[in-house]
Amino acid sequence: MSSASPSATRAPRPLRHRRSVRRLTTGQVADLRDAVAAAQEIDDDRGYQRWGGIHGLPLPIFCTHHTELFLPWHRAYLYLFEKALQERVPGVTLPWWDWTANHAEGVPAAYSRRRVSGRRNPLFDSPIQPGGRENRRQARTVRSEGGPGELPSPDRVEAILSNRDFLTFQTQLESVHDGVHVWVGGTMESIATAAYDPIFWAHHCMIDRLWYLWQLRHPGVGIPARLLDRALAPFPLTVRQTLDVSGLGYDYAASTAAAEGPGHG
Ligand SMILES: [Cu+2]
Repeated sequence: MSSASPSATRAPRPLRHRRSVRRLTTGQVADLRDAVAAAQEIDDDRGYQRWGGIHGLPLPIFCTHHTELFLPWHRAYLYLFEKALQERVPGVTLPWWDWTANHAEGVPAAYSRRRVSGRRNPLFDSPIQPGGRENRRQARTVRSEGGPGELPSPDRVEAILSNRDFLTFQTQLESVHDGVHVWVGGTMESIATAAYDPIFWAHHCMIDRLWYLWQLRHPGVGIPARLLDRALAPFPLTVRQTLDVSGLGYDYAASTAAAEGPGHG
């Protein structure tokens, strides 16, 4: 034993939990802010501008919306962005925004305060690189939130989760997802620019979590076999490689895996 190298005896890497943004500790929010701020400060391929740009502008636009690869493509996208954040702050994970709960709050407080502790809040907005703008004046992300009654209800999400057919589930979930993009408004309303807004990642983390919950609820069914070996460009992953989140090293916090009711955030 004593001669074994530490790596040879180390237990398998524990799963990193993604959590509800409303349940993050002060320290976890600070870590997330540090990681996003650090990514926003890097200009090269590891930086926030590159990740925001993969989804939309600058061209080519890679994201897959209203196709059969919507959920797998965005799972790969979040996974690799989260890894990039972890290079800045080890152990940090993407939180999800449960937009079925706390409707009166709107965009969660962690993302909606312009400044925190006397500094710019990197979760409130982000610069948009010149090539990522739809018009010249769009130097930073903006929002234009809808009314609290217009966010999806828990009943609507529950009905979607009860679908046994993957493609039907995916189509209905994407429709709710579209509605939240429009609800946030501003930069989030356009596929070309949406991923520059820091709330994009928390919104898509919720979508990814709902797919995970659907997978748990319908263990015998899955994605059509003809899609399993499709590549998810520009990421080095196939559809098959996105199916098991624990294989990707993350999980959704068990205590909050069930849909949160109002007042539990
Ligand atoms: Cu989206």
